Amino acid sequence: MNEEQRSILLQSSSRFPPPKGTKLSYGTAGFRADASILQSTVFRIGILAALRSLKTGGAVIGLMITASHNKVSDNGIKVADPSGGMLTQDWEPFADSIANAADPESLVKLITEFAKKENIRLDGAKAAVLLGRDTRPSGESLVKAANKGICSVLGAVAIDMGIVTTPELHWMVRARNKGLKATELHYFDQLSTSFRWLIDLIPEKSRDNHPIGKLVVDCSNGVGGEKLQVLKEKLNAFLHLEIRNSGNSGILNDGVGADYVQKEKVAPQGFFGHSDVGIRCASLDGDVDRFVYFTLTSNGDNKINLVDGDKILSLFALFIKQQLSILNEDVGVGVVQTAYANGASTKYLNDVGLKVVFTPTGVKYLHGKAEEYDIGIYFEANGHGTVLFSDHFLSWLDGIKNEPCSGLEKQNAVKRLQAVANLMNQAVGDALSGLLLVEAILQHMGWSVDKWNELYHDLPSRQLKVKVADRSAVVTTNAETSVEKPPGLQEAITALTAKYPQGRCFVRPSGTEDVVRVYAEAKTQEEADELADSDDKTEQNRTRT
Ligand code: G16
Repeated sequence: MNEEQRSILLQSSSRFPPPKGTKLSYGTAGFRADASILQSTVFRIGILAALRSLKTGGAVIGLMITASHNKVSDNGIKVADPSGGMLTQDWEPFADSIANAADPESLVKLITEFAKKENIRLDGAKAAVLLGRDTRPSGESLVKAANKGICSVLGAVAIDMGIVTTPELHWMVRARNKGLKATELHYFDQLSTSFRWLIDLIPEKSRDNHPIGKLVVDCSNGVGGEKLQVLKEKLNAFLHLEIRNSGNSGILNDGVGADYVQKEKVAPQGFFGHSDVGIRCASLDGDVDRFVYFTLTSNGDNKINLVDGDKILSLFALFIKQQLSILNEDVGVGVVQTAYANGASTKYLNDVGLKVVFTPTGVKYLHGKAEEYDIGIYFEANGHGTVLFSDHFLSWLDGIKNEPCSGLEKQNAVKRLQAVANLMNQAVGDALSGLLLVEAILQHMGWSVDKWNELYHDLPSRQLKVKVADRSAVVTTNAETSVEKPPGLQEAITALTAKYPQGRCFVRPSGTEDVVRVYAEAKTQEEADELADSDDKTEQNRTRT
């Protein structure tokens, strides 16, 4: 590192001292904490992003300022690699170490050593980082901090995309690095055009039968409200959308949003028993990378029939399988789930002949696994996921599309698969593209949301958050289904679970909130609740939140 670079880094980092007495760690999807202590972390990750760009020959990197489903006073940072996917896991330890460097001198020392190890020359070569943020009030000043970090690396530039959804930013990074047009306008064009292809390809017989009526979407009082409005205007003739909790009033993620609806299994604020009963509803999360569907039950309260990520995955898998069976070709389809997947969903997927594999929680794990297949479909039960198509498979599809002997039915199946590949975000889970695919498939199948929900019946389950003294004391293995530390905890869970027919239970430290998560499944709801809430699952003091 030359003197000029060293002195810029020393000077700029002295303006962003790290918070005292707090150790930050790169979690499930980057750093998250109370926004008031994040200035220095975001500044430093700005430097990391510029280094990552240099390391990848000047490719564009993405930095998204968001804490997604967390409360509005939190914020965080997600990093997109040149492919549009999450930051390579090899760099997470470096992110951890620079986030916690005590002073400018130690920070610059860490950067110098890392640059040397990674063979990154800090000599003013071009580097570029796209910046985005959600609607949190703290976002603007954190973007400035990130900008300062990026610009502290000689030759690096920051391009501020303003308020965007997380998947939009990941999509832009991927598109730019492929040399494609990558503005917000292009993003919405791609989504709406491919949705319309799918609608145009609906067979005549389903057209008379398609589920009519509106889709009401809870936008979590976040960035989704403004962005879904764009799609609503573009797709007015094909989709009747009603937008609620758009963020004009109401607090982000407070009694609203996909995380709340999926975990609590209740309707979000703004959805009322009698008037909304039976209507097809969906809920987006705070940065629009997750979504779930639901209908209100007829009880006149806020109870819902939840259609979660597992069922979204099943619907997508079924549709894709249907198209592949028309093509009558052996295509490698893989389905990726986590331990949170309801046991009934995995059984259903196995029963329809799909290969299911498991990874730990976090799109960074699921995405990587799904990339191993011709078509990889991944979803977490919380509604985070997408469908990936390999380049090899897409070229094959392109090749057979115009084969004269293939017949109309085959040609249409090819076109549908191509439209799905175009619609579904290939960089990361995207609630907007996912929502459009659900709507297109329901219309194609002529299914109501209830019919979709009947694909299989979920085993009763319960999720809890438990506050413990130190969540890092819980260490898991086997895709988070088993506890390694503290000693004795797994034995206690196993003994408890054995008391419940069809019981299944695991605990894991959250990587986005300061809690340990507990998941339990059993034959009845009462038993699942009891198993999740039994006292001796953690040895530390706990409070249910
Ligand atoms: C992030 C990750 C998801 C993960 C979720 C919860 O979502 O991208 O893959 O399921 O956190 O993680 P944890 O249980 O470790 O807190 P988001 O939408 O919050 O960015």
